[in-house]
Amino acid sequence: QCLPALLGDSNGVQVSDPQLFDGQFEKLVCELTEQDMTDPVLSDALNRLCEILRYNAPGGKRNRGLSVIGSLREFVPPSKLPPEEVERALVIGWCIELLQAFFLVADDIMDASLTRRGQPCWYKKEGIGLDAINDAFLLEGSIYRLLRRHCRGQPYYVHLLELFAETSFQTELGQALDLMTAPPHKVDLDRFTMERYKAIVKYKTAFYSFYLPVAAAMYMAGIDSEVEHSNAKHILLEMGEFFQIQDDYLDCYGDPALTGKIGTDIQDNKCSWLVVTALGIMTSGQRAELQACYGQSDAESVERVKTLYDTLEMPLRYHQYEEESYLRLQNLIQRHAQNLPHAVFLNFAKKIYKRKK
Ligand code: GPP
Ligand code: MG
Ligand code: MG
Ligand code: MG
Repeated sequence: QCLPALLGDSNGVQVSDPQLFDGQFEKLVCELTEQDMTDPVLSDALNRLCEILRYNAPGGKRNRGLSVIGSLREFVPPSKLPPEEVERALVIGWCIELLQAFFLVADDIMDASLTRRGQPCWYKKEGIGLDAINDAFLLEGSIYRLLRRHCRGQPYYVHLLELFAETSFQTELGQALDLMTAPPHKVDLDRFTMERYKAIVKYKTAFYSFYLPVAAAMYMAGIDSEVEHSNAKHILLEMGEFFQIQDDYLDCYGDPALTGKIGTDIQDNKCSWLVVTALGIMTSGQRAELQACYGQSDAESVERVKTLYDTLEMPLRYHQYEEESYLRLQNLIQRHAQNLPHAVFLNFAKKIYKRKK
């Protein structure tokens, strides 16, 4: 059954947004690899694109992708939301998941990670290796082909293009800061300040994970005023900062069976929330110990860092921080959401607080 028929709900069966979203994926793969490009000399490359898309785009929590339609439903009443517009919101959601897939394929190479979403990182697969760099570019290029095909005629098309381009650039700047603050084998604990940390996570995570999906829905709903975007951004960047702090906590304390990934932050000399926070409370003896074992790839050094974190009660401190952050966010929503529906932010918050994956 095609999507418009499902959306039309002709036989009274309620189809949820996540079901519609998942159901749309294969159709988009098909558009990208068969319908758009028909030159027979490209068939090998297009088969590879198909494989790249299927391995790297699904399988996540899809919080980002689903929050486009989720937010749009808060901005626009059902009577003003025709099935075609719902379908476009789902496509834009997939574009965000593709952006994420593009970043993750590249990030896993840069971070020398081993697993992602419970399977080997794409570059770790037999026969892939650094060709994965080009595969990441293909994932990025796919975004703009889908936007063009589905949204070209819409009044918000240019807004979306600028939003995706600007957000990508911000994320790449954030990734640059992340990498520069973590040079391999040059452990300089003075680099790890809270100020630097906040700059890294705002740019590498918060814009694309939180502002992007809500901003896309706002443009679809015709909300394009500077003030309203700035209000939404204020709240969403704060949520994004918290989300990356969780990611850093889970890198060390998460269960790989749930997160689907094995942590590498200690080995990679990363400016993680754990190291920044621990540095603020440790003795000079503990600092010397950290200096000796941070950023080393051997299992014993990693274990010594973890023991130090345990001694400093980092899990307890993290959970205290999580509570505080939740309250601060509720407050921020009351003060900054103004005439934007609070549910847009509350729905997002519900999905991320206390998460284990
Ligand atoms: C998360 O960092 C940030 C990204 C995945 C953005 C990458 C940006 C690029 C331009 C490539 P992380 O390394 O902590 O994520 P994870 O823990 O999932 O590897
Ligand atoms: Mg990284
Ligand atoms: Mg990483
Ligand atoms: Mg991480």
